[in-house]
Amino acid sequence: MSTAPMGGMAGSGPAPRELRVGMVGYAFMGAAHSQAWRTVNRFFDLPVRARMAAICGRNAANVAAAAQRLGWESHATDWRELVARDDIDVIDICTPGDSHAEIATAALAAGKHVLCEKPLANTVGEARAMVDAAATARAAGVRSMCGFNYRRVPAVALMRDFVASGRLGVIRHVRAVYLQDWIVDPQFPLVWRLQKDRAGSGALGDIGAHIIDLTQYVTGQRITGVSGIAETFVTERPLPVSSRGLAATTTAGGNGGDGPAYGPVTVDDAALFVARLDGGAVATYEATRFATGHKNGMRVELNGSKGSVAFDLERLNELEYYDATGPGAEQGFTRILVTESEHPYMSAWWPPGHVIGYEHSFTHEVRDFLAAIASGQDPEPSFADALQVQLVLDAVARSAATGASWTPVEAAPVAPASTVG
Ligand code: SOE
Repeated sequence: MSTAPMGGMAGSGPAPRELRVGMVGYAFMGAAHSQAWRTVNRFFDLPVRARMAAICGRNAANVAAAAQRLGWESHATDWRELVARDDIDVIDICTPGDSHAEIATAALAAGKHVLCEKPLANTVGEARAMVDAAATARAAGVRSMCGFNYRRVPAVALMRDFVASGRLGVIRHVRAVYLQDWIVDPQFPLVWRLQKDRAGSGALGDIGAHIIDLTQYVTGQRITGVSGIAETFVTERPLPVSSRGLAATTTAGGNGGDGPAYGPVTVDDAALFVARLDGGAVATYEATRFATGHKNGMRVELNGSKGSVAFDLERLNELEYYDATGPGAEQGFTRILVTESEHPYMSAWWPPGHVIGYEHSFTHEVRDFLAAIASGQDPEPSFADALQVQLVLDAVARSAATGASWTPVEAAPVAPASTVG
């Protein structure tokens, strides 16, 4: 049923060769990737074995603690040290977007395979430079991949199979939202994700990138044009305690009091856009961090001429399927529990019904990355695939900034208030 790789308990066959990994970054993504490196060879039978050789972070005490906690053999405070080491084969980039291009191009030039978190970069220019570096390195057998991990959720891989097999017919609608609410509180501090120079954009690039990549992946179609709007609801926030030289704009109360200093939010809190895809589908996208009540609510629905599928990340073991070709009296959305051994990746884990989680998508991601390196293939999504996402992000940002297609609605005259008491 699926083209995605299957599992198989580790331990069979000849001893695998070793790939020594150096990871840069140890926060949320560093922890998620560490979980993946720790588990991949214990659950997937691969001809290569990942060795967690080194982790890198700017703060010496924190990265030493992270190495201990996350299971890395050594630690460093300068990523250049990892890139220079002859006993490192892979560089895994889990840092904010402002360092992706510099680290990835240096690592590729040094002959290291590179896995880089999404979005690929903070600008199209940086992304193009990374694609060029990846192409040069590829000629020497050096592989690179961008970490759009949700492609590796089994239900998403099944969604792609449904489309590729023709089960849905002609895809007419793509409907994608990614809803979070972690910064609804205006007192949430000005973390790096809220600073353009660090993150490149806000909800658009952070979570909008996921639904752009995922919808292109499952439909096999590419976005050819967009029209969007963006909004920043809270324009100033308290500087984080660890703020490094962030320019404070005001202090609490704005009267020079001794409250916390505030700084400007320089990214979008929400971005919404419509799009056309090159296979004829029309699409709507919404990425926001102000959807009060939604924690990690990514939902993608495809409507085709023969049926529909819908995926909800907060119910990631399930796929909703509507078969429009069945007898009319029996038609309805069914819930497929995507935990059978024939479902993508699931044979490596538990018996049917024993569900998996968010972190498994990262194990599947590094599994596919290692398998591609071992077989001399180019892993997907490539840096070129990720550049396509970056180009869409840039187009949405430009559309939102210019309001090019924005058409004001004339205000209808307000009826006089009724005099009836
Ligand atoms: C944002 O909160 C975030 O951590 C993204 O950066 C991740 O890519 C996403 O998987 C979860 O949400």
